[in-house]
Amino acid sequence: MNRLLALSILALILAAPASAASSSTTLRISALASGLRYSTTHLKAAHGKVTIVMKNLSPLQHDIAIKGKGVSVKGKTVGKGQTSTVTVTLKKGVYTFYCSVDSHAAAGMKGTLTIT
Ligand SMILES: [Cu+2]
Repeated sequence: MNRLLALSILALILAAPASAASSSTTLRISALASGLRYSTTHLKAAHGKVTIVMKNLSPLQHDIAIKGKGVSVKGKTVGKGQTSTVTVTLKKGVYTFYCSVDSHAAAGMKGTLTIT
């Protein structure tokens, strides 16, 4: 075996535990059937890959979005019974999750996402 190839394989083996340690969290919330509210205003996850799955129980259209610390991502806008999902890699810090439809966030459809 060629020495460079052997070193490359060794490097991959050594790097593997670091990537396996990086966390992946899925948080589930819903848009309440009435009022412009999600089921919670506080979410928490470990840094790494974070997914929020939002089920819309309301007759109005809603979505789920995350912003803060230079991040701004948005799931699709969905109707009753459907889910909007957003996935993003986040560093430690405090972010905002919110509904980007019309003025829903200003009306209360938002919360704090704390990444530790
Ligand atoms: Cu909304």
